[in-house]
Amino acid sequence: MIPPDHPRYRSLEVRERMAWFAREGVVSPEGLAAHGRGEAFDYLLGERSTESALLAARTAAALLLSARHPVISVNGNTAALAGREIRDLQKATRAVVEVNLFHRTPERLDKVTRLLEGHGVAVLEGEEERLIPVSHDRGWSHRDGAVAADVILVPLEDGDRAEALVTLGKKVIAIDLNPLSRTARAATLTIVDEVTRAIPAITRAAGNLSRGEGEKLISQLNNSYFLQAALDEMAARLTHALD
Ligand code: PTJ
Repeated sequence: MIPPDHPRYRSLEVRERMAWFAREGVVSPEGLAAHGRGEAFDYLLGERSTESALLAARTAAALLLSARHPVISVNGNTAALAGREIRDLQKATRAVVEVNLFHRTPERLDKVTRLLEGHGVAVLEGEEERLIPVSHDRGWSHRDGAVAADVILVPLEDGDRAEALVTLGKKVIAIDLNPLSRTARAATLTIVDEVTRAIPAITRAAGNLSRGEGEKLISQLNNSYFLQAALDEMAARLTHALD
């Protein structure tokens, strides 16, 4: 039990929740390591959404709203951290939600799906095939899932599938706290922010974006700018950490 007056309460409470979801089999053991890596980068960002991340989230809203077939791809970590947030984003964008796991077992697919449904998310179910050209289990997709998307949101994605999705001609929106990851660099647009802050930021933007502003954001999209801005934020915090 974490005392609420602990200075690191929020971070420790989330960590405890992730450990619980790992024991329940929703989060993979590897997912806990991935979470720790994310925590470290979030520390460097100051555990807040930067201006550039908010602009990236606004651009993500524009891409999702302009899509013919938007898809949100959800893994174990994302479901454990942000089930309700995914429900709200699905409502705001009418996106298809598909569960896609790196450490894929029928049991985990079922657990992650039920968890999301418990939060009110409509999850794509039915037959899947190996439709995405990667050599691991992230290659599975429903015919109406990732393979059919023109715009796809991939929180905490691995680099191989991000690259494959871009090669298939999809606009790939990554949420990744590590601006140096292969995913962050391969994506069409990367939101360098923590997933529980980034998803509500996209939902809020989707609620107040005009068509004109959306078109302008999409035409100006430059992922290198967003990655460099995040690196600059981190570098500045490191430089002045002991001031
Ligand atoms: O549930 P599964 O089986 O699909 O597995 C999910 C994980 C996350 C284990 C799997 O996709 C994986 O191994 O991912 P990677 O390649 O470790 O990439 C995860 C990226 O997400 C890393 O760059 C982390 O820094 C970043 N990350 C971790 N936690 C967060 C995060 N980004 C945003 N918000 C977070 N909370």
